[in-house]
Amino acid sequence: MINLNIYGWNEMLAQLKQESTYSALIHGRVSIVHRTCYDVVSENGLFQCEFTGNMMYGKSEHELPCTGDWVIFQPFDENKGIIVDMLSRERTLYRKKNGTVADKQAIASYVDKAFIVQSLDDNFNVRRVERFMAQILEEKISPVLILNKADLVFDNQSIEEQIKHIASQIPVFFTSIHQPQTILRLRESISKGETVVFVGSSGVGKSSLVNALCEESVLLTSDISLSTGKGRHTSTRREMVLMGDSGVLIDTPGVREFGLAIDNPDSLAEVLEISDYAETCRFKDCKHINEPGCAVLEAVNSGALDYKVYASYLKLCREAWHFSASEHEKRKKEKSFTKLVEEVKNRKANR
Ligand SMILES: Nc1nc2c(ncn2[C@@H]2O[C@H](COP(=O)(O)OP(=O)(O)O)[C@@H](O)[C@H]2O)c(=O)[nH]1
Ligand SMILES: [Mg+2]
Ligand SMILES: [Zn+2]
Repeated sequence: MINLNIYGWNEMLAQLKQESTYSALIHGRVSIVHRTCYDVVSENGLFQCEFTGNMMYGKSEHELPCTGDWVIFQPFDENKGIIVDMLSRERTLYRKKNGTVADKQAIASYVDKAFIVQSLDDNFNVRRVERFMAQILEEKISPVLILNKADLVFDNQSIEEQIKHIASQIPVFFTSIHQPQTILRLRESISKGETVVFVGSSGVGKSSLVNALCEESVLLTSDISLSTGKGRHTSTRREMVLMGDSGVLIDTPGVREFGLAIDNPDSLAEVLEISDYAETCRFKDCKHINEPGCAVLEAVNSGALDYKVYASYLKLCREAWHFSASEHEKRKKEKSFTKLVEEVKNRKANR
């Protein structure tokens, strides 16, 4: 019998389950999403599940189960199951689906912390950290910055200077898989039943960190091929593993582009301390671009607020606005379609 509490199951989830029509069936947590089926961890072990067409009906792709979701299923055979319901999502990390204007993609749900992993070489990019933070904060997930490969030579002073505004708001860890004490410190920051998702570019060491934290090779990592000098990128899926009996770790494949899927980066404004200044802007709806009496612009001019941080904030705002504007368009279209369907139905009924 597997104790699901170490996977994050709790009273609140148990109550949510009671509200389902299928509360008499067993529940579990999605650990891997395959192309057409799901690995689900339950009290009775690991099940390979598919879901019913009924459950899929009328749903967008991002509403289908993702890694970390809690589902209810009907078991059959030895270790197979049919998912019949899904508990309503909380603290889900999304991103904009590549190549679309306003479609989102669910990365992981029921997440407590998001480890933004960068390596202390060319990969380090503070603007990208802010981008991840904007998305993470939208869902009340706690961001943590992990600067990995600390065994490499890097300019400590320059890094510290660049992350100053972030380090004062969120925890920052310098780690190396070759320095066990840094891994130990990271492990101690994760508590029992807590879910941590790892995000960041490919090759920064996400899978290596998960393995080091679990003290065993639970995941494949890319290693430099001697003949070509290029890394092989092996993690292509989102995978949930247990760190001993404390903490649930979700590894993700690196994405080249992490587009925002949010309406507005208000929480980011708070973390970047833009909102502190915005409070004293002359106009309540000040956009901090060129309005008279804008306290944010004043702070930039006086040097109190770093121009680069301000510019980055504006860029993310614009992107979020673009996403939500098209999201709005989409909803409008959906509404008119629903109306059309109803009209047709009514016409039939009145015949
Ligand atoms: N020097 C150094 N190399 C590391 C460290 N962590 C991971 N690597 C290497 O970086 C490469 C990519 O690691 P991987 O875990 O696959 O990265 P992922 O794509 O983010 O999952 C591999 O060759 C690892 O051995 C570290 O702390 N220091
Ligand atoms: Mg990986
Ligand atoms: Zn302003």
